[in-house]
Amino acid sequence: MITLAIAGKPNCGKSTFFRAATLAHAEVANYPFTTIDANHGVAYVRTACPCREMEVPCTQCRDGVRFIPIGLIDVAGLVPEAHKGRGLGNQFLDNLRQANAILHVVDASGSTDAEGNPVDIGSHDPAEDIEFLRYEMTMWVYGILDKHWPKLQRQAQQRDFSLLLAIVDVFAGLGVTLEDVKAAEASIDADLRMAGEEDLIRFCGHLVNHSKPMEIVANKADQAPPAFLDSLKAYGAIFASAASELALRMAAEGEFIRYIPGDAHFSVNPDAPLTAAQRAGLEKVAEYMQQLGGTGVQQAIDRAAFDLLDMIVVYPVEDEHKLMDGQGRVLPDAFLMKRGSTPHDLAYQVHTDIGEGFLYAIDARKNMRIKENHELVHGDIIKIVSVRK
Ligand SMILES: Nc1nc2c(ncn2[C@@H]2O[C@H](COP(=O)(O)OP(=O)(O)O)[C@@H](O)[C@H]2O)c(=O)[nH]1
Ligand SMILES: [Mg+2]
Repeated sequence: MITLAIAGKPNCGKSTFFRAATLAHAEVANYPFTTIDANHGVAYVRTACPCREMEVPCTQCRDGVRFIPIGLIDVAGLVPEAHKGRGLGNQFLDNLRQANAILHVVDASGSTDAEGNPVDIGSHDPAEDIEFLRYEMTMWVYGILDKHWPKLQRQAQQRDFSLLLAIVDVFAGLGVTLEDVKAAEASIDADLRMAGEEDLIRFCGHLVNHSKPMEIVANKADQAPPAFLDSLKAYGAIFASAASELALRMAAEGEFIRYIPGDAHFSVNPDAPLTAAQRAGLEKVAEYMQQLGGTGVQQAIDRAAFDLLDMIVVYPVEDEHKLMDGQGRVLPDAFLMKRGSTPHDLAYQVHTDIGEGFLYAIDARKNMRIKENHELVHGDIIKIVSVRK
């Protein structure tokens, strides 16, 4: 399962985003509401279920909208100089180990200063907060590399010793791969063996970029000055209102409204016993959503999975005609897989035994046999034929 970490300075809305994204009522997803602990939960990526176009009776989605679970971590608030152990710096950095990508939440309303203390709306430029997280992560990684550097260099002078592999080893716990290290080395345009402090810091910056891709979430967009939103947009930020999403999911849970996370609209149930204040609150949310096409929370998660991490969704089935599993469930599973994955990879994801006994696969849409090295595409429905069950 992929995991996203929600990071940022205090009071930008991380916990609100986390609560909203992990609040999935039974109607929305066929998974029990799962909290692993206070800061680890299950959120969902939204995609169009293929049942509609395939015209099969599916019970795994709602109105053709399919949700696939991912892990979400609400990371402790980070303050400048965290890499020196300020604030909850080390706890923060430890949380990042487990994440495939980072949602960097910034307060687009400018109502928190650089340290996360509340200030008047519009008085702190959120663009200033974007670089700091990257910097803290870079310096943290550098701190670790620097500690190991003399030993690594000594070892690198021996023959047949790969400095790059040794670096992978140092950061194994962070999920850094040899590919990440190679890409980072290529980016600095300097021989790592001869690198000085400045080069090493640059190297660490690239290492962070490659191993922990980051998306900027411009939160509190509901009360953000337009100028701030404009400048955040230049950083590719996605606008969001976590507070609005939380209100909608709670209202939907109470059956006051009809809303599927990620929808651009919601509708109020005619007989919902809402107070005038609640109605007014929902109207404000509706206005904001109309401007931005939704609250942005689901969109931020989807973008992280599909764009940042380049995943696709694939549906394994046992019966390629009825699109069912052995128990007669239609389109029972939806797997997030890295783009470029093959039927053989899918077989392994279903079960190690199935992967080991893999013979061939059938593309259920085309009713065609496909090879084990065929590249799967988003929305594929695949039957695996394996000597093992
Ligand atoms: N207007 C507005 N306020 C928000 C939004 N998200 C969070 N807040 C408020 O910002 C404050 C800090 O939120 P919290 O989630 O605890 O921030 P954290 O410290 O980053 O976890 C709370 O008062 C929230 O209600 C939002 O999208 N819009
Ligand atoms: Mg919090």
